[in-house]
Amino acid sequence: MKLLYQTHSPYARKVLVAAHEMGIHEQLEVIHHETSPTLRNDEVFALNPLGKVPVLICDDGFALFDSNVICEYLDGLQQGRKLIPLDKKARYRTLRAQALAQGIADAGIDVRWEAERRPESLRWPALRDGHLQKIIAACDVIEQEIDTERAVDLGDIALATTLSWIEFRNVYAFKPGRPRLSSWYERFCARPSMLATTLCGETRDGTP
Ligand SMILES: N[C@@H](CCC(=O)N[C@@H](CS)C(=O)NCC(=O)O)C(=O)O
Repeated sequence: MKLLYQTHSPYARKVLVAAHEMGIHEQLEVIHHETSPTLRNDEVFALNPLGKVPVLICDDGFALFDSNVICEYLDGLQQGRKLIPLDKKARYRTLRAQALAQGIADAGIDVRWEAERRPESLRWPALRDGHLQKIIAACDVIEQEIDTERAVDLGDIALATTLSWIEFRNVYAFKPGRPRLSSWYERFCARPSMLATTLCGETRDGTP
């Protein structure tokens, strides 16, 4: 299988960390791509009409996106303990946690557009702050809810990869005032799956 990847994408990293946690990462050929709504990547568009990574090209040539779908697909392939539990209650807790993490990443990208990616004259501080409020509220809920004893699931992977991106891009300092989340995060970042997939690189947008 081939994974179209970006070294600074929280979503792409989520897939790769999940593959490491499943022990199937060696089945993936990771191919780096840069893509942005303002810098079209035709190879990505040919496989995903949304122009986004990650994309997984399955062994039969079928192209899967987005990261949630790819993770579910890989979890279905693997023989070990499932990262998306089969038990209904646990399953929806995991999927909800993943949705919250995805929402933080989405809002973080929106913050970056308003804070640095958009030409300065087109930035709207109130929109940046509105997206930031979502990140703050989500982190507050996670501080209350996080279960530090449970076995690792896809919700944890989504959260850790999102927060490490939030930290990497200096979007928001989520640690102050959130001791439970901070210590969980530090422990998760020491996992081999995280150490093998560190974020790097700059976003490339076209020139206005
Ligand atoms: N919901 C998608 C989001 C993917 C996404 O936004 N990827 C970014 C990289 S971080 C991208 O490819 N952006 C290019 C674009 O928006 O055109 C997923 O979970 O895979």
